Amino acid sequence: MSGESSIILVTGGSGLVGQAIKTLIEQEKQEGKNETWIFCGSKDGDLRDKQQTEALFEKHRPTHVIHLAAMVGGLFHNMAHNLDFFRENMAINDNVLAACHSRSVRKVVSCLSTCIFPDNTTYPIDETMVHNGPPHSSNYGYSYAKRMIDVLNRGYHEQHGRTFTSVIPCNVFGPRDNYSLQSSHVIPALVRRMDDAMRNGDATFTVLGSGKPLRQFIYSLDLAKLFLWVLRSYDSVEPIILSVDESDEVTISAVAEAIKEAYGYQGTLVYDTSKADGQYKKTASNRKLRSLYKDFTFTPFEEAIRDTVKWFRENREIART
Ligand code: NAP
Ligand code: GFB
Repeated sequence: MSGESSIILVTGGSGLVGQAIKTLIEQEKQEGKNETWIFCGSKDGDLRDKQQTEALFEKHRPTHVIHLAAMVGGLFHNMAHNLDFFRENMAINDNVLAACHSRSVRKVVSCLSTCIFPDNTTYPIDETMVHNGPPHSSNYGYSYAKRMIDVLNRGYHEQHGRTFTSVIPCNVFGPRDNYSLQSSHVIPALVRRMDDAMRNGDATFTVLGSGKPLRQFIYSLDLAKLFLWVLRSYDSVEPIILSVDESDEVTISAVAEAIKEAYGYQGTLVYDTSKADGQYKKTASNRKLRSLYKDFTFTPFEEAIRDTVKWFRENREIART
């Protein structure tokens, strides 16, 4: 970003990823940087509503936008609400990008997900494969809405020369996640439920599904660093995958064991195979990232899990449960 002053609006700034970026910005010495950062949640404006979106942009007049706001949830929430995920995210994305265009925002970085790629695919998945076939049936609503961000970015670039780009994170976890029983992703769900089990002295702990599916997980504070790098140094409209290495892929069982270890839980893990597994794998390549940001180091998974469990145990009363 050039030396002139910048106003960076982070939509979805009250969420897991937004709060990680906020933590990083507060740690960075802002001296000498002409940057004003604004982190918004739905209380600052419901971005499904065009007028409220316009009002938010009129109020803040951003020069740059990190667009995170979305209806977000884990496997089971997606399976039960595919229509809502599609309609809400389509509305949010069209309103935000239209406002960015009408206000000549210099750069927008939006957020896709590795779960939106075609389910029937070759591995590892890379950035060229976003539209190569239908997504997994469990989250087609969210997936198609997210893919339309890429379509909008190309359109705004071709017709209006806009620098609207997107990143494609793998599964994200960390402090200040969504720990609700209804809509959470696997790691916050297990973290919250194991805290319950510890408090109740439960002899067994149920992991949903078989535990066999494979996932790549990125710590939210690592993703935040990559978001700042994309904002300041990546200017292609083409999406870029922000994921740990393929070799860092873990089973859901390994995730549950790591959380058990972090809590020191002495009970037995049992698997409820009557519950869905979702996608078996969505192994993504971070080769493009590694070619552009050569020396990036990810926080080791077990360390990030320990930090996440520690945060939740110390902050449960303020966590989104
Ligand atoms: P999150 O914790 O659920 O936060 C979602 C954010 O969006 C919150 O700030 C929320 O505001 C805001 N929001 C939701 N609906 C809104 C609306 N109608 N108007 C205005 N704001 C609204 O989600 P997250 O995990 O940080 O996700 C951030 C981005 O990363 C999303 O685009 C998501 O698709 C993407 N992503 C997440 C993961 C993951 O594993 N978590 C993986 C890949 C990509 P309130 O707090 O006020 O509700
Ligand atoms: O994070 P998650 O809900 O979503 O992980 P996905 C689901 C996997 O974890 C399945 C197992 O294999 C579940 O059987 N699992 C075990 C649990 N226990 C639990 C639990 O208590 N809660 C949950 N939620 N899962 C999502 C997409 O896929 O990935 C979203 O549906 C989003 O759209 C997200 O993009 C990043 O990783 O399967």
